[in-house]
Order: sequence, then C-alpha cells, then structure tokens
Amino acid sequence: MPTLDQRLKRLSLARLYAIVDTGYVEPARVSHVTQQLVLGGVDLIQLRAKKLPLAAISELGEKMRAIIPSAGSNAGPLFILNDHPKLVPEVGADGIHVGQDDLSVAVARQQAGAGALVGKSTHSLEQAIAAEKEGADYIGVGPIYATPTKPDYVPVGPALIDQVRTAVRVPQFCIGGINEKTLPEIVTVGARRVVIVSALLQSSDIPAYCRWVREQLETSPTFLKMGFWETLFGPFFRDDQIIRRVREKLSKYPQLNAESFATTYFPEEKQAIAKKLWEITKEHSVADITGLRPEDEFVADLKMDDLDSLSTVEILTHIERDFEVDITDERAVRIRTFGDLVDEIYRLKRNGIVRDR
Ligand code: TZP
Ligand code: MG
Repeated sequence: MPTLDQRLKRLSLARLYAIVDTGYVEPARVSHVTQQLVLGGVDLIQLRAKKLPLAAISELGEKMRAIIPSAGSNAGPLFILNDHPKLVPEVGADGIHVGQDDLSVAVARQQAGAGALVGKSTHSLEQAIAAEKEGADYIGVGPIYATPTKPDYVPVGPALIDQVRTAVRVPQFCIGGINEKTLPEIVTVGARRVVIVSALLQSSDIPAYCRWVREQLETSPTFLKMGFWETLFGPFFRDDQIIRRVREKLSKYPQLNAESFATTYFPEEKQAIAKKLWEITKEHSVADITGLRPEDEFVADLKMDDLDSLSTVEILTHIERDFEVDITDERAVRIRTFGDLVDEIYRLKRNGIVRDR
C-alpha cells in the first residue's frame, strides 16, 4: 500500500480526475469503464454511488481496486471513494472525498485511516479557503458550469478559478460541466486540473477522450507561451502576473550579470550550474531577472501552485534541454529558492544523474 507521502506526491502531479458515477454507469459496467479510464491514464478515479447501499458500494469498490494499479511510485491512478470513509480501509482505497454537508475533514481522515487522502468539494472562494484550513489534501471547485450531474447547484462560473488559485495552495480541481466545449475556455483562465464526469463516461472512446483532455491542459496557449519561471514554478501562471510580481520583488536589487551572480553567491563547484541556470532563466523568462539573488523566495512572493511539491523529475524535465539527464531519482525535493535549485542540481550532478550536455 502506498504511504501518505507517495499518495501526496502522486496527487501533486495529477491533472485529470475521473468519477465513476453510478448515475451514469450501471454496476455491471463499472469494471469495464474503470479499465478504460486506467487505459486513458487518468490520475484519480473516484467511485460515486449516491443511491447504492453500503454493501453494494463496498463490492464495487473491491472490483475497482482489483483493476486500478497501485498509485505507489506514480504507477497507477489514486483511487478515491465518495462519502463513506469507513469503507476506505476495507476496500483499500487511497482516499475519501467529502462534500460541504458531510463529515469534517478531520473526522473523515480519522475514519479513513491516517494514510488516506481527504478531498473536499467547495462552491465558493470562502469555502475553498476554509477547506484548505480544515486540512483537505485537495479541493474540488465548482460546479463551474450548470450540470445535470449536480442539478441543484448554482454554477460558480469560470471567474472563480483564478481567485481560488491565488488564495489556495492545495491542488484544486475544477468540476462541473467540463467537456469539449468548455475545457478550452477554463484552460485559458488558468485551470490546470479538472474533474470530468458525464462527458468522459458518455464518450464513445474514453482513452482517446482522456488523451485529448490532457493535451488541452498541456498545450494551452498559456502553457506554450510560458517562460522559464512558469515552467519551473508552475505552468498556467500568467505572464502578466509573473512580470509584475517578479519586477516588484527584484526592483530592490542591484543589476547583476550571470558571471557576477554566480561568483558572488555560490562556491566554486556550484558556479557553473548557477551561471547556466541564470542564463536559461534570462533567455526563457518573460521577466526582468537582472537582480536575482539565490535567497529570493519565489514561493512566498509569487504563491505559485505546487512549488512545494515539485519533484526532481519535474524540475529536470524542464531543464533537460541544457543538461543531459538520467532520471532515476524520484526523491521529491522542496525547492523554495533559486539557491535550492542550484543545490539540487549540484547534488544530482555529483550523483551522476545529471551531466552537462
Ligand atoms: N460536484 C460539483 S459539480 C459535480 C460534482 C460532483 C458534477 C460534475 O459532473 P459533470 O458531469 O462533469 O458536469
Ligand atoms: Mg458527499
């Protein structure tokens, strides 16, 4: 069974969350649909069976568990149950999802077991902030658009996506009415994680639909335009926000060039790396970074999503055009500052994982 840390790491990399909702999928088709979602490479799968008795949910959960590969080592998707935390240990699920009218996050966690993830639905900025404070590992935000899957709820609209993104640090999944018409719109306003229920379940080719969604999330105009800081500190962070925040932060510092930056702030063995990173940054960033200092805490000032949980693999993926990388080390690292990044690459180079091109 994956540990809580492994589950959190898997969650931090997640983009597409699917729900097997028995309102759309009869129990007899649950196994087939689950297989299709696994084939499509979704990151989370939830079982949502509003009208079934507990015993039937447990039985379906066990069937799904047998199909869904373990999420340890980032292999399979996370498997989440809706509403019944006590079933989590017996089914072997990775977590539980609760709504605003359900058990608190703390009680759900206690019933589901200490290693389980707890997600919470939110329908406003206030609820999103409160859910994070309450300790939710991720939140759902929606319904963004009106949806027959949750007919009694007033849609919150796409404008909430950006507000939540700047206020909340835990992963946030946009939900409600997301389909081939609406996904491009929410991506342009900053959505980077989505839950899709009906559009995915009703698709005639579920794996192909999953691939299309992922492509939308990863090749949006925002994503393609992104500069180095965005690639490093979180895709979908908008250019104008980057420019403004980085300029604000850096305007205090004297001008530096790559050479003086590296030699001023780093010991000799790390200077080449620092210089290279500075140059990559300058070349690819939309921001003026001439005053960059190693101790600048971009996470605190820029509130970029996911920075805490950026893994070595993700970081190296972004710099692989400049370094030859053999990604065998999946140790999650905490990169808070430019100096941390230099240190981390130095460590990887010393261990032979990264070599200069
Ligand atoms: N919570 C907010 S909207 C929603 C839930 C469970 C349903 C989303 O379903 P669909 O079919 O993707 O609109
Ligand atoms: Mg519920």
